[in-house]
Amino acid sequence: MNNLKKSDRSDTIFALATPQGRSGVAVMRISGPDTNISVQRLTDQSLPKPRKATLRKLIDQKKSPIDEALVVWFPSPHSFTGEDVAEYHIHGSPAVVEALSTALYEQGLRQAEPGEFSRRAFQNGKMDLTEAEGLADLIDANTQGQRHQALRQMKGGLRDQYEQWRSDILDALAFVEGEIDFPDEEDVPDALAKRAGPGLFNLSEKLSKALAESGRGERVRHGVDIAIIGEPNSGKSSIINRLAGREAAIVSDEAGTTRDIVEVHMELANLPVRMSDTAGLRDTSNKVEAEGVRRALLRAEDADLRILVVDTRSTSMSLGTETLMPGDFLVYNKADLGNENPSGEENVSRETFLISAKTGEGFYDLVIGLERVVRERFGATEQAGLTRVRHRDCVRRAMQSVTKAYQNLSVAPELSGAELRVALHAIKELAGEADIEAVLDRVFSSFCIGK
Ligand SMILES: Nc1nc2c(ncn2[C@@H]2O[C@H](COP(=O)(O)OP(=O)(O)OP(=O)(O)O)[C@@H](O)[C@H]2O)c(=O)[nH]1
Ligand SMILES: [Mg+2]
Repeated sequence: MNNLKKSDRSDTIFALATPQGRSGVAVMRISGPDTNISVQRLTDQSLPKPRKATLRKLIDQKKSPIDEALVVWFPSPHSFTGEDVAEYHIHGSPAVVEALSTALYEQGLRQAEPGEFSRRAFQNGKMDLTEAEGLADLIDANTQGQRHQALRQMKGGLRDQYEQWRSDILDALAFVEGEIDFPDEEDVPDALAKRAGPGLFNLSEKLSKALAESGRGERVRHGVDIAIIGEPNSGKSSIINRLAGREAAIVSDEAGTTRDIVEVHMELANLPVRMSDTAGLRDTSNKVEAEGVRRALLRAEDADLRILVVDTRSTSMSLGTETLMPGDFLVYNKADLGNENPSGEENVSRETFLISAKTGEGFYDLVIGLERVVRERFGATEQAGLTRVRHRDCVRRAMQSVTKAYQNLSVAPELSGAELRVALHAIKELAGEADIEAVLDRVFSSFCIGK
């Protein structure tokens, strides 16, 4: 759909930069070589002063008025796309927007594809691919944590990192290729390993650290997945309802009430969280319920954190205990019904809580505990990290090649050199410098129109 060829960049595009619908003000943005003529024709005047908001009447081809608008003219290269750009701040009614769009069509401009403005900015060197992705994430940010992370990436946080990696690779390459071209003596490989080895070793450590922490960045972007599991009637649905502050799931004293997964979206420690209430775990001959149990276990397996709910009065080991991982939560519910000291599963690696979904007892601690875990395990770090599968893929390939280059230093320096070039290419892909039209299409087509 979004197959922009390079030649398409010669035309002039327009799109609404604000959402569709009625609003006080709407902003129409245009970019491209005909922007200049378009502005002069629409305003029937010479161009306003660059970057100064100027009130102008807008008219169509037949000179009938469209609206009064603030016009801002950004001559190339000092604009978002690097091309000539203009913005019309018009009254935000669908009729005004339509009249202006029609006038722009009649001038021979065309509607921008999703992400086309950003793609032009990228192609004109206004930002690298990771900064463009940061911009897209900033527009999509729902929580403050997402905003911080996106802003950091948009400001070049990730670029700073990969520039350092690139310079480390280039340093090593200089050694390796220097030695291959001008072999001194017999002990070339040893000398090489001595000189380039430590740098490459450090670099591979840095890359693997970035990969290890990439989960955080992706969690901030997509949210943290928490699954509530446990036997029927333990109170899972009552708990999710209290956490959500609404009746999201049906509660009843009939065992096996919840069958489908009920998802509640919330925010914990500035991160988006998807909390899932699931079917009670038990052996059952009911086909529908059995399917619910299957889905519950799948969801638990995929989740970042599991909350196992156990009726505080129960004396046997709860089903679902085997799905718990270190650091998961064990929650004894129905504290109001007595048994203040549940015997349960003695396991130090699980956080244990005693609550009552009926009275609300213990919920404060539970929420604080959840927030702490989300922040510590999944929250953003101060460093800009890898936030997408695409980033991780490039860095993983770079790391593999750097590691191979390191291993080959003293055995086969030519191979080291070749591997370092592969690593360099992976970094170029990360930056969006390699010729990767397909990747660009994918990244930019996920932008909204007008960006
Ligand atoms: N006294 C008391 N009753 C509770 C508490 N939490 C839940 N209940 C009751 O226990 C019964 C089951 O609650 P649910 O929230 O539907 O339990 P569930 O784990 O979702 O059950 P399934 O969906 O069948 O797996 C209902 O009658 C609730 O009112 C609690 O803390 N104290
Ligand atoms: Mg339920």
